[in-house]
Amino acid sequence: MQISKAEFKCSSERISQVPKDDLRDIAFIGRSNVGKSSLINLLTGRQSLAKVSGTPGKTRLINHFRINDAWYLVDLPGYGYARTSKVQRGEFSKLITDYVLRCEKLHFLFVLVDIRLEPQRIDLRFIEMLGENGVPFGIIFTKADKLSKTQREKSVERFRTALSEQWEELPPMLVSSSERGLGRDEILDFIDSILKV
Ligand SMILES: Nc1nc2c(ncn2[C@@H]2O[C@H](COP(=O)(O)OP(=O)(O)OP(=O)(O)O)[C@@H](O)[C@H]2O)c(=O)[nH]1
Ligand SMILES: [Mg+2]
Repeated sequence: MQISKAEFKCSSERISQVPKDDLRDIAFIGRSNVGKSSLINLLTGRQSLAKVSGTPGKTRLINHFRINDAWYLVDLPGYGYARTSKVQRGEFSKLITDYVLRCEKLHFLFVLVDIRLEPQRIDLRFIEMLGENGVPFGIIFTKADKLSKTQREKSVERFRTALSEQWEELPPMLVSSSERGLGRDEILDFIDSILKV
């Protein structure tokens, strides 16, 4: 798939504010600082469409970017960063759980995972929640530029092993680097295929 048009549509602090049209959402979630906003910029080919920062907790709202006037790429706030909200009770904010579990626009969710890290409990718990609620999702490993090819393969395998303790059927997994432009075509082709479903 080619992205010929990408425009910021809106930021929402509640799911009642997300666009009311019937275009479907392809959303990105993961721990704060994992590289969600950077990946959105890579996919759209627009350097600063989504705000990127070395300080975790940069994205605090649900951001909709309208793609080719046909669907939305959605940048979500990260989880696992204690200072995101003072009133936040559970492990995942209400904004995140409301969107992921209740928003009918959501067509597919990519959970982003830093390829350098051992499987993190918070990611495994988030994935468990998706599985229990039947949310369609895949995994994208980020920051692949930080590892060699062999180390990347090991890391993906380690994650597969961790998931196979919970799941019989494993989700699709892709590898990316926003720094090097790696994985862009594979991810866009994958999105193309799920939008046809
Ligand atoms: N080396 C490398 N750094 C990356 C990559 N992707 C993102 N980063 C860096 O990681 C930091 C966080 O990137 P963001 O895209 O803002 O991460 P985020 O997941 O949107 O973060 P929050 O909005 O705070 O949850 C920035 O300093 C990016 O430059 C990558 O593929 N490789
Ligand atoms: Mg962000």
